[in-house]
Amino acid sequence: MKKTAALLYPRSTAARQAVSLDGMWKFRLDTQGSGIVDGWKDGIGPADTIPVPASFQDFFTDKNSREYTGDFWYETEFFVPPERKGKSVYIRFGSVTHRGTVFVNGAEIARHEGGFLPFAADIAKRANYGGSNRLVVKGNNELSETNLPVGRTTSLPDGRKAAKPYFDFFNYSGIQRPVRLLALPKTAITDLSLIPRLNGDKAELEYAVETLVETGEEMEARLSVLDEEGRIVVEAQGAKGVLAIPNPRLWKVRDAYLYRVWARLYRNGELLDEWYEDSGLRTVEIRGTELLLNGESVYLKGFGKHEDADLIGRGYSLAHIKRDFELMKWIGANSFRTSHYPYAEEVYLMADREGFLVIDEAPAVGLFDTTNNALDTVRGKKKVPFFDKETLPELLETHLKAVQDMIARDKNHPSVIAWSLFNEPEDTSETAIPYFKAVFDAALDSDPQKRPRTFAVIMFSRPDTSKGCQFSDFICLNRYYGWYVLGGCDIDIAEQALRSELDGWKAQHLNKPFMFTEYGADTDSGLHKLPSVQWSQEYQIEALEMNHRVFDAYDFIKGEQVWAFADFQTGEGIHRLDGNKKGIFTRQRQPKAAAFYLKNRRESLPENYKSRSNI
Ligand code: CKX
Repeated sequence: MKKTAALLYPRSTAARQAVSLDGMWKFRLDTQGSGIVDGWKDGIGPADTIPVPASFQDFFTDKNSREYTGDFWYETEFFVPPERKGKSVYIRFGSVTHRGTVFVNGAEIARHEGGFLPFAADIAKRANYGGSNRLVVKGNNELSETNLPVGRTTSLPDGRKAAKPYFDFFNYSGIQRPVRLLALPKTAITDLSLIPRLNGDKAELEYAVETLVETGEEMEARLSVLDEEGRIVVEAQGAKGVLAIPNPRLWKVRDAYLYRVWARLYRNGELLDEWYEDSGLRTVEIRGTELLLNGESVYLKGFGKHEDADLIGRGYSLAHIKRDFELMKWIGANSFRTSHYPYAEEVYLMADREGFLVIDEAPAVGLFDTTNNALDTVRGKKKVPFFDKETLPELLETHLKAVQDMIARDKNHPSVIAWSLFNEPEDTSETAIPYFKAVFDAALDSDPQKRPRTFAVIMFSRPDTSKGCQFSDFICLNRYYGWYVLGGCDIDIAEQALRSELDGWKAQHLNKPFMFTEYGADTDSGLHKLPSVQWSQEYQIEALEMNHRVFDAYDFIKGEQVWAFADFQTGEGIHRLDGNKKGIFTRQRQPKAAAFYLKNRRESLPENYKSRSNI
């Protein structure tokens, strides 16, 4: 996406104002698909009201609203103060899922594809200064094989559309993240890139400030780095440079230290723009089978998560963000993966503050033709390997953009230690290779810090069949031995099968760290059984114990992230009891019995578990 000052995280400073537009908005499902023809851009007519931000699905009491697929419309009014005239004025959306078109006072001013990243609409030419303005947003939640996440949209006999996700989470949608009105200077900072470097006990911060400057303007960029007490530790002039940080305090796992980095833009001594990032001094590197943070080996203990909660669906909720971090601290976790899409920006800010390690995942889930759409194969429809599809070039374009935009948004967070570029793709055909290469190259090119890249490998991709693993800097395995494979009373055989698969990976001599980014068992928080059966609380503990016994026996396994942090909503079906129940916590964020077992294990494993002394 083109860089604009409005895409930077919205912060009010001496030069910028960010005002929340969140609240109760008007809302209308476009069940007849007539919104455009009927001129809803000028006002959506008789409508419901609904909270923004939130997913719309779980407020209503009828199934048609919950399952609705197609266009949906939001409307609100906002005031633009007269003194904003002559400035850049934008409306910034944290996300509109999966796509949105924005109208201000009847004029279309922006379109955006992709439901998990921010975008901004320039309203300067359309705004009514000193008066009220009408903001209308047309959202759409249809799925396709050329958009992310992947799925398809079918037509029901009565003409309604139905979303068919190729992924295992509910197709929540709407204006799910905060909306803000921004007033920005015309001559503005459009980007700041930070690269920390360590050398012995010395630390450097390389920086680059990008600006939007009107032709012929003489500008000066300055940078100030402040410690947590607000004292200036170093200052610099110029748009680029490398700064030595005196007496550096490093950003460490669960022991974060954040420096505030102010970028400022001046003309003849007059301040035109200022903006800051809270940044940490840390390095991330893969060496052999080690993941090194600041040169020290680290073992990932954590979860795959979802943004998912009662009533608000995938809607932004600071309360849930706070509770989730408290639970992760309580249980002794140090990391999580943003399965299966980039999360709200505030999640990363909290991870930066709390010293959590984040594997940041692109919304590239569902690139598989036999799991969630398996019935088509059974019904005899022709099965084409996913990466042989004719639609691939278009999907690749969407995918590259999603990766580039995710990295542009998240590149300065010290908490982000790696990019996950796919979840569980069907990577066993030769045709996957050029696609993977393009996506992995794009991630490397986009990231000033050159973080490690990976993807989560589905259980059908094996040591001798995965074509994607050659591109990963470290290997992430999603494995369900003891659940989908050899579950219940076959768990002893499952253990042997898991060991034998790991022996297979060992024999490949990849010399890379491996992590388990998914393992676990669905568990009903009300079910106890002796001896255990699948779905019981006792069985969840047994399945975890079995996996851990195996992980402990292989020194190249350098991390374990249970699936999942909390129970979450999925579509209905015979495999799901009102959602996926593999949570260690319930959807209401209370512990299942396994949480106490896991806390014990996690607290007993040092952060550098399995570190090799020869590093
Ligand atoms: N992995 C067969 C992706 C997650 C799902 C998880 C599950 C799968 C398993 C792959 O999004 O929720 O079925 O629990």
